Amino acid sequence: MRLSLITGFAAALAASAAFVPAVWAQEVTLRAVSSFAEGTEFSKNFERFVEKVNADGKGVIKINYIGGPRAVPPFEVGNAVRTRVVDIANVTGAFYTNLMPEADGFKLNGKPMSEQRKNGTWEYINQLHNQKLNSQYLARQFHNVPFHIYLNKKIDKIDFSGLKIRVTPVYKDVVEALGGTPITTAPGEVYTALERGVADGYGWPVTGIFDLGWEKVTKFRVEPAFYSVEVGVLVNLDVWKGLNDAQKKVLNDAATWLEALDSENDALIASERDKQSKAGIAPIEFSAADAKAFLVKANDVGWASVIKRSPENGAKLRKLSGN
Ligand code: 173
Repeated sequence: MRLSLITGFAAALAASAAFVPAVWAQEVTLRAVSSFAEGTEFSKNFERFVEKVNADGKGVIKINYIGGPRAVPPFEVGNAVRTRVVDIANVTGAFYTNLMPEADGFKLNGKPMSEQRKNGTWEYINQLHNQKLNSQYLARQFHNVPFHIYLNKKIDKIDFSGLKIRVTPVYKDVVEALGGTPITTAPGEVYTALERGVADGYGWPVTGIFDLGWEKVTKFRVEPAFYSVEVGVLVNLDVWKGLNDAQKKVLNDAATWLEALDSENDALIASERDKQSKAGIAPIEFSAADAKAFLVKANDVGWASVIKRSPENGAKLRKLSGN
């Protein structure tokens, strides 16, 4: 079913010229997808980026936004960019760790992108994308948005023993380290897993749980927040190399603009936390010492897992992160 969907999608793309080299046409059109549902928290800034490119790039470059996971399943989006099934995508590294284990380490660097671009981090991550994902790492969003574990059962110490928790690679190691049973699912399956009691909780950023109605099936939010969201904009590398300077400039300028939208996140986080408490989602809080120990453990198990899978690159990413 999944496979036939992707195959059908690829065939549809091939049938209509997906990419016209710049030498043949004034305006190039890129086909875009998002690994998150259309209009939801982690797609919406990318959708603003698409609008900006289409406004600023008139006659030069255009993005045709196909949409979210109905077009390409979330865990397939990285590979779809690599193989040029799509030209450009909004996707978190957590969804393509099968192709790039180092991508699991992006969550461990919460420095502003202005700094990551200055100190060589972006360049290094871009090299990894060039090599392993045949793509250009155009932008990184949400560096200042952390994650939480949400639960439907109350705990009185930071211990997930006996709990089944929905994860992606972002949370898997920390959930295991604290005794929980991780269950990996795409975001689209979270609601049903909670409703049916297949999962007792889930990992997700502090923002966005209202988008898919999860407040109806969520009782608690474990404090403290940890890690940093990473959602990248990837452009297929052959497509990128085929663009002329004017076309690249429109994309790069829009990428800088997109990264700067992170300045909106602090206010957004405050209002989401407020909205969660009004919806009856109660924080579970621990002592300052326990909270600190949890953060140290989360950081340690996160890096250990990346470095185990990719010793050299993982160590380099850790050094660049300062964590
Ligand atoms: O929980 C997830 O699906 C996940 O890994 C993620 C990553 C970035 C933003 C939102 C969710």
